[in-house]
Amino acid sequence: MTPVIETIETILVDLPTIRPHKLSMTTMACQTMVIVRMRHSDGIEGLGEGTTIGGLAYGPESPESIKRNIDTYLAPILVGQPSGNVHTMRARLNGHVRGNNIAKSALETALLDAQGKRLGLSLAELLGGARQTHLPVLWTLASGDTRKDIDEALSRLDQRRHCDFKLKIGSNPLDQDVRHVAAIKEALGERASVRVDVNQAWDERTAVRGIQLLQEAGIDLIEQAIPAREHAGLIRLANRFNVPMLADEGVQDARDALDLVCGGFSGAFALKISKSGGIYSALEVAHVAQAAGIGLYGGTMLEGTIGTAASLHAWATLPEMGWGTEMFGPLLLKDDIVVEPLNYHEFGVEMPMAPGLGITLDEEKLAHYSRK
Ligand code: MUC
Ligand code: MG
Repeated sequence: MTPVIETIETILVDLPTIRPHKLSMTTMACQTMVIVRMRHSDGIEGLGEGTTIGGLAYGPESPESIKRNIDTYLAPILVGQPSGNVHTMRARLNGHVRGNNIAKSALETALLDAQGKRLGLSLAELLGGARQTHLPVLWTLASGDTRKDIDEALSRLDQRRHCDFKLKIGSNPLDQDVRHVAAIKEALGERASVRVDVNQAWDERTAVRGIQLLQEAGIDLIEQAIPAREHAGLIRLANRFNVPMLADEGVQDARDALDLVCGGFSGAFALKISKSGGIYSALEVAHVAQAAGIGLYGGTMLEGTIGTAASLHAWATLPEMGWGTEMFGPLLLKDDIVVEPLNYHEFGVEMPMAPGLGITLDEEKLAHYSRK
């Protein structure tokens, strides 16, 4: 008999960060993730994670809305349905629910995890196979203090943990941000690639001034300098400067990717399973990028280990990503809710190999960090 989806449980988990993480729109001291436990009639449990940044500061879904919307609207669409056909379940969700991409991504991950466990295949194998299992991982410097950021970068270089660094800017006056970035680049020199993420904080005029100065300071990549919807502006910036632009919030799905490509964008796309609504939609963005000669970058919504593992399985199926990945979410958290944490070494991370995501929950830790 075909197994069916029996229950879908959502759990809010609050994990403190190792230090304040300062972005243009919020400063995080804690990360909240929505963990999905999807139980099937053959006894298999699929895990998923829906995570965003700073409550509602980053985007239209909050952890609480993700949980409530899954419980009230999305789970009832799936419960009782056959377990094994992920595409049919995605179509059901997309047919009944607009938006809510992070919630959809968490459910899709849980379906894929269950299917992988059922068939004895890792998620990457389920997607056709991994082309690489050790992926490069960047670190984000966002303590808000230049000296602390330099020390943090130097120690991570010495540990061979990370050699690419992304600086979060946009919350301070432009000249202050540029001084901060230039000081870090100067301290790290050729030992590291230094990039910035403005998280939409500038208007186009400010961006033109800022990018000129950052280019002169030797910065390698400029992420989402202007608001997400300003595709035409991002294309103008890409054509104006030698330093490449990375589209993040502005490239949510394949439609955005196509608009940017057709408009003449060059540079790179940040892929994120959360913003796209799951692995398959994120891979669609990657495929548009590949067809257009646009670079690939494996992005994070600062997920914990479950969401990070899901992304790793997806990125592993792609050819080497030109700009690497930022799958460091678990390293920003003081603790974990899984039995075996991800293995970070040699400037990267190993994709877990066991069936499904390859992740087992630590029930005690999960209970400890679950919101009461
Ligand atoms: C983003 O916009 O890229 C990724 C790393 C980080 O610190 O924040 C995120 C989100
Ligand atoms: Mg970004």
